[in-house]
Amino acid sequence: MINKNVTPSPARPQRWKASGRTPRILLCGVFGPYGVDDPFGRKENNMELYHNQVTRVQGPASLRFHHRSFGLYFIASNINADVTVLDFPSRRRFIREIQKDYDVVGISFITPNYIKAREMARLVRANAPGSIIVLGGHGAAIEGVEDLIECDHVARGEGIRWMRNFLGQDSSAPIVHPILPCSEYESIFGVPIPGPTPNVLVPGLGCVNACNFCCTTHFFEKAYISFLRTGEDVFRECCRIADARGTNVFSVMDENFLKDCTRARALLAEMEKHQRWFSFYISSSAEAISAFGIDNLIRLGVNMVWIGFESQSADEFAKNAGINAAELVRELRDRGVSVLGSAIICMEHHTPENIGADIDFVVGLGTDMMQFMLYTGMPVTPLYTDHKERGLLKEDMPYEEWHGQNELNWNHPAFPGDEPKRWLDLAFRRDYEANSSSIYRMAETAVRGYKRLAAMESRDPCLEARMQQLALRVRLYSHLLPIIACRAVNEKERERALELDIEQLKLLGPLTVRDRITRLAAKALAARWDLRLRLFGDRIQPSTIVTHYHGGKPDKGL
Ligand code: B12
Ligand code: SF4
Repeated sequence: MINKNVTPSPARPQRWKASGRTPRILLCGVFGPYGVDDPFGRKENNMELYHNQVTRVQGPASLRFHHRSFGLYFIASNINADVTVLDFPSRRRFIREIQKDYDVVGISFITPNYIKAREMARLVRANAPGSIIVLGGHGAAIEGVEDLIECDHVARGEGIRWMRNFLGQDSSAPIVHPILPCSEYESIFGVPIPGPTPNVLVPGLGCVNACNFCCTTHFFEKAYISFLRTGEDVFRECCRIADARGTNVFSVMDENFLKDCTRARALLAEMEKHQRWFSFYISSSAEAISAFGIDNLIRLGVNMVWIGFESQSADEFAKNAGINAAELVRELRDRGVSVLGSAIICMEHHTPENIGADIDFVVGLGTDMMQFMLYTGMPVTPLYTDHKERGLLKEDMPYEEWHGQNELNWNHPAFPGDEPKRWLDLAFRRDYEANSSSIYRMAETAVRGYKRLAAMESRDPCLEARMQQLALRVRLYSHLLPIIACRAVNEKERERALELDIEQLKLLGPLTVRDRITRLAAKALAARWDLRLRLFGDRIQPSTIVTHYHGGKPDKGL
């Protein structure tokens, strides 16, 4: 039984209680550099979503985004304490910070960053022996972590409630949603995406679907922990956050946002009532999308949806049973909704003879993007327990390798040695060569969606607003089409990019002077990016971010 909170004894005293002062707390993500082979990490383990596991073989066309460690900001916003959030520190910066002798140091980590968390805890003991160490995040699910890493407490599952309980504060008080950008840095071909980056929205944690390999469902004990319960709650928070950050676009960190169909419908009703048209990047399972209704996705303003297709044998997972995946993708893209699909490589039933067909199946879905990940049971999942019980788990494989982009963490009889990695690389490459770069596909999806809405004889205010938003996306992406054509993976992509540019000009009219200047600037930036990649490689490290909170309020508006 690993999913319970642990307090190794004896824990350090809560010093602030004796003197009656406000506790001083440091909350940290693990230190960088990230995505390099060094004693603490591996080159495959980038601190990036797309370039890590989605567009990583797409060269200069790869999408480059950095995301903060959101859990830390959620905790800081919801406790009465003086909190410093230290995100993306260097090891040296971390040492400097812990020397301030905080009452509590909270370390957030995931399994592949185990060794960094262990080093950070060692440093705290050496530099601030009075500080209480709390471990949290998905790495806390590692079996026996309290004995492997020097610490006072291990917080498993939802952290706000845990921290409030620990501090003796009201654990049932309402949750305050922090105002945060979803990403710090967004660029494609070295060209930054103009305007503010989307806001992050976390309506809740976990998922009730309980797929055997999925840590998010099992870390939160197969329950959905709702931060924003109703559609009205979501709408109200969207208004507050959008007004503060100046953008109506949200990236939703919720594993299965449409699963709560009632809340999603109520959110749409609120938007229609107030004529305020937010747009969203979401994740949802195929069955939840079907239940919500594909046409409703465009009304809700979904720009992109992440769907776990996992494998050709759709019935392997209940969420995909009876779904025609290819039809679903086509219908979504026809409505201007980009699809990020995910697929699993080296499942139990895979053999070198049948895995190629599974890869061809997902490539054939023609999604805008495809994540391929090795079948990896992380601690807390039934898959992990199953592999362990059957003696298949590679128990001596260092956790730094447990990221699903290089080696399997279990012995698959059909894929010894580096075979899994070879299939993984092949899958990414096949998708790129068959379907072109993801940015090309996103541009195409936007055109398809715009054309469909523009062809309608009449549109209500909601669809009119969505059509205008699609027109902006079409024009924005179109500025990259000449760059895509120049750097195309093959002749097919080059031709497609040029044809799409002509098509969008026909749809939206000629470029303005401002458009022409934007295109020239984008070309110059792309040339600079090519040079940067050639001279310095493709690693980008996120900058350190320090934020202070007093009584749940950040020092400076975020
Ligand atoms: C955003 C994200 C990222 C960002 C990282 C942002 C960052 N700065 O760390 C990016 C895109 C870069 C990323 C990359 C990777 N990620 Co990631 N990522 C996520 C994602 C989608 C959302 C996390 C999030 O912000 N949730 C919202 C916040 C509010 O919830 P939370 O983080 O869970 O925090 C709560 C609790 O966990 C707890 N808590 C968290 N920290 C702490 C600390 C303390 C002290 C306490 C008390 C409590 C506490 O309290 C919080 C509030 O309740 C999750 C999936 C998911 N939906 O959870 C995967 C996930 C965390 N990632 C995962 C993995 C494996 C990776 C990668 C290895 C890529 C990959 N192969 O999948 C890389 C590794 C990058 C690296 N070098 O570290 C796994 C972790 C598995 C595990 N068991 O360890 C997850 C669960 C996805 C999955 N299902 O496999 N990721
Ligand atoms: S539907 Fe997605 S989020 Fe939910 S349990 Fe399955 S894989 Fe995890």
